[in-house]
Order: sequence, then structure tokens, then C-alpha cells
Amino acid sequence: MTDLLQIGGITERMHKRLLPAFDIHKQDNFDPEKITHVITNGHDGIPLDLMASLRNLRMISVYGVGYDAVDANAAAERGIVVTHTPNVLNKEVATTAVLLMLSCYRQLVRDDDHVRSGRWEVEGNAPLTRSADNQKIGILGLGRIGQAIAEKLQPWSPEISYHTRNQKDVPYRYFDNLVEMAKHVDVLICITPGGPSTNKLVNAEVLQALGATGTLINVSRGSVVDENALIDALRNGDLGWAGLDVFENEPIVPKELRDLSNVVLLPHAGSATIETRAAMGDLAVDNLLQHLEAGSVITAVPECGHL
Ligand code: A2R
Repeated sequence: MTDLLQIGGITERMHKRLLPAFDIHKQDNFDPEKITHVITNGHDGIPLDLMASLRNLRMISVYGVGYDAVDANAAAERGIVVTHTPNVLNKEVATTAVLLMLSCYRQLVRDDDHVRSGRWEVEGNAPLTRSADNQKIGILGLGRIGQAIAEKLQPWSPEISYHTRNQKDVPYRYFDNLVEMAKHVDVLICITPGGPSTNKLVNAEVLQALGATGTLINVSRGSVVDENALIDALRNGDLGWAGLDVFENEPIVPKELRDLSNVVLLPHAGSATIETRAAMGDLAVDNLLQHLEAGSVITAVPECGHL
């Protein structure tokens, strides 16, 4: 049997599929010398000192597409292959982005409360909301998920633009400058990876450019948005609305943000449906089993593609 270290939670289905091939160890009881494989998730990743202590480690399987909590370059230098679960969650995360955008525009949370609280009977109809049709929408990060978001938005007849470091071969308007795009659009949707290159990319200047009638949607990583600047902008009316699935210090969400009425908040649920988590879990397990049986993997992260 091969020794697998489990960091964070896995589903029952993953556990069942792993059991015939692996001795599964939790973090409170394992021999670092024996561990050759790790299963973890995008949030927990693997701390560098733990990775360093696993001298016989050969593979890290991440149950998630974002792997900013794993130092993939350090792993690659040691010949450790890191895998993740791209593509199988594209449509689900796109649904979450659209859900947040529509909830901001049509004030789903406020109006649900209008009915639930009994105010409808006492005060009459709720104030009008805004139409989500025909909006200018800027996508920050037009990769696998960003493109799925653009496609999923089509029934609302949007004018789509995007900002990435490299222009893509797509029928959308490219901005090489994020502030310029934020000035142009009504909605900014963040879907880049996390990590140092995107840290606080959406800063006070970008939020100011998006403006008082603008909406920010973040389904990427909390680190991509300067959360203090966001709270200030939402409070001052410099930014209209925000729909957030991710936060800087999850699961801790600042009270200032929770107190605002112009935000819709989700608990990092972008891919969190039974169907999509099953597909992600299957791919995370398939990577481990293939590595065990054939020495190869299905979906290595780019830093480890050569291994
Ligand atoms: O910049 P490019 O040309 O490499 O385009 C990538 C873009 N991107 C950035 N855009 C602007 N500034 C940056 N510093 C920057 N870094 C990366 O993000 C590309 O268009 C997009 C990432 O696409 P994929 O690698 O296909 O990732 P996927 O599967 O769409 O997932 C994105 C993220 C995950 O890493 C999780 O954190 C989250 O969605 O759930």
C-alpha cells in the first residue's frame, strides 16, 4: 500500500475510491518518511515546511482548480508533480458569477426580506431594481472559467470586454489596462488565479473607475481585491454594489462588509454543487491512481507540465 497524506476534507466518494490503493493518513497521525502522495484542496494547499519535511513526496493532488496555496515551483524543483482539477468546474463557477450579478441587479436578498419580514403587506411594493440586460461587462482573467462566464451571460445581451496580460483570440474587446476597462464597464467580474501576480489587482483606483453605478463580482480569490478599499468604496458610494464569493481571510468576513446592504455574499461556493464536486473529486482521485499505476498524471499544473 502507498501512504497518502490527506490535508483538509474529502468526500465520501473520494475516500471510497482511494481506500483500495492508499493508506490514508490524517495530519494528526502520520510518518513523514512514508508519505509519497498528498491530497489537499485549493484553500488549505500545503505549507512549505510540511512539504519540506516529506522527503519522499512524489505527488500532490489538489481538489480544486486554484493552487495558489501550493508552491508549485518549489515542488517542481524537487520533481514533485502537482495536479489540479481544471475545466470540470467552468460552467458551475460561471453560474455562480451570473447568480451574483443578477442578485445585485435585481436585489434578490433585499426583496426576499421584503416578503419574509412582512414589509410587503405593511409598506407595499419594494422599490424598483435595475435591469441586467444590455450591460457593459468586463472580465478580469479570460481563461477557461472567464470564457465560460462570457458564454453564460449571452442571454442578457452584454457587451463583453476583458483584461489579461496577453490578448486572446476571442471576439471580445481587449483592454491592456485594467483601470481603463473599469472606467468603460458597468460590471467587473474577477476570475484570475490568486497568488502574487494578481494580489490586490483590484485596488481603490480600479474601484473608483468602476464607479457609483458599478458592480464588482469576485469569484476568483479574495486576495485579488483590496478588501479594505472595497469596504470604503461601498460605504462612501464610490462603488454601487458587490457580489462576493471569496474573501481575503476566509472564513472570516469583516463585520463592516457583512453590515452593508449593497453586497451579496456567498461562502466560497463557486463550484460547490453535488454534481461538480463529484466531477472534481473524480479527477483529483484519477490523477492519484494514474500516478500510482502508470507514473503519469492527467492534469498537471503548468509549472509541473514537464515532469
Ligand atoms: O494574463 P494571461 O494572459 O496569462 O491570462 C490569464 C489571466 N491572468 C491575469 N490577468 C491579468 N493580470 C494577471 N496578473 C493575470 N494572471 C493571470 O487569468 C487567464 O486568462 C486567466 C486564468 O485562466 P486559467 O489559467 O484558464 O484559469 P481558470 O481555469 O479560468 O481558473 C481561474 C481561477 C483559479 O485559479 C481559481 O483561483 C479560481 O479561478 O476559481
